[in-house]
Amino acid sequence: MPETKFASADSLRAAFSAAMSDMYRKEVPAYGTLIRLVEAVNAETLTADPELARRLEATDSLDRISAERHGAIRLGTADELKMMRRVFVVMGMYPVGYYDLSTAGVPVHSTAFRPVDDDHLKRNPFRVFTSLLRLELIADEELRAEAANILAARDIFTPGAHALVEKAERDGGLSPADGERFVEEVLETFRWHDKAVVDTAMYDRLHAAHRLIADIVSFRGPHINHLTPRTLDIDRVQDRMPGEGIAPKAVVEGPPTRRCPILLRQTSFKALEEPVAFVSSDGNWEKGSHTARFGEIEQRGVALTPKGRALYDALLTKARAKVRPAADGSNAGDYREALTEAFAEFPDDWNEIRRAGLGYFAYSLTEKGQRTEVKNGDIETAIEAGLIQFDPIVYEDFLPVSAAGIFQSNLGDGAAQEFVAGPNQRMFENDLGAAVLDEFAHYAAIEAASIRDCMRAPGSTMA
Ligand code: OOG
Ligand code: NI
Repeated sequence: MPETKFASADSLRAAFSAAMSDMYRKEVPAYGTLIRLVEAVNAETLTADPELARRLEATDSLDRISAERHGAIRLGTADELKMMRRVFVVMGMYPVGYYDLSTAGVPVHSTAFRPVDDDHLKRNPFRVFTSLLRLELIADEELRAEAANILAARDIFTPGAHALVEKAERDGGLSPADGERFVEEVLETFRWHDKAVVDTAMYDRLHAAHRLIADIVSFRGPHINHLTPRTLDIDRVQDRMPGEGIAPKAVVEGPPTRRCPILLRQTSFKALEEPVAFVSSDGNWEKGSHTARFGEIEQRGVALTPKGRALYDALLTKARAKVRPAADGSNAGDYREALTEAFAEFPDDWNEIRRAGLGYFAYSLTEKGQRTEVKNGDIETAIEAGLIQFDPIVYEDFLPVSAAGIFQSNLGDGAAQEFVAGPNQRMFENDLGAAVLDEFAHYAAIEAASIRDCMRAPGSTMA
């Protein structure tokens, strides 16, 4: 079959993310409220800042500005993770980055499946933060074995999803009709199940080991636990959530509000307690509840170099040593202040950030640069002469401390625990069946390619 007959991976990803959004809005009405708030704030921000509107029009599609940027799931076994990777590949999503959450008291490690290249991100940016349970971190050996047995008994993918992934791999793609079926079948894996596969006693034991373990092991599949649209003003959405009847988490994760945004800022409304039914020996279902699902928002800034990231990490640590944000929000103002104070050390000017080697930038010839024959200059001279311009490269990945904050505030207060295990990327990649892409190397390559393009431009003799 000629390749043109296949649905593109980008179109499958776009259809998948739209289907997920629909499903989640129906399943979690509060999420629909959040989306409407985000749309309103984005519209207000654009009206108030026509320059921003113009810039976004040039680089993004304004009509999709509030569309989901990411979602998250938590998997139970290596086999699930391996199969999930194959599913995502069909939609042009590849594992980028390794995040160890165990040091932050969450017994998982994670990657993000995402489109890698800029043009694919532009066509549809949807990514899925995907965590794998680290059963070896359950101290109780008996419980660990029981949990492993429960997980071994389930297949989180439909037979149709298996068949279509195999077909896509065999043929090198899916026809548009198969693509449609593929999205429908795969959606099933992300659906909420209000009937658990365990009884109350088992749920309680899993829950006592860690709430997250109960969430992962007790159900038929890894329900999508949140979706995350992009906001143009995260502080304003955070402030306005209570007025819409949704309870925000205590603080916005990540860097403070700045003129030059760096990395990623995120916040969410707190996970909802939802009715579920547990298996019961008399054949009836036993009523109970489970808390897992929430809605999140994100605002992204420039990708930082290892040097910039080290500075970010140090300043964040400094702020958090001073004020540790309490889950009930009682010291949220103090935390914001400590954060702002600590980050005064991080330059807040694009050129300073660039010259200090803290962030990644894409270089291009200005109009003048395209007209002028650039001779004997270096990049800095050409920038000063107005021949070359630079734009921040947007950070498309995640932050472990922020992710831990998102996990924690949605696991209920006081759920923090210590685990004596460090990162184990080797084991994760083994379970995944592939290596994850190194995010720093990726951003560095984008920057280097942009510099090469400038130097190769006609008339340029820059070095
Ligand atoms: C994932 C939490 C991490 C983010 O945006 O950092 C995350 C989860 O709760 O499963 O989604
Ligand atoms: Ni998230």
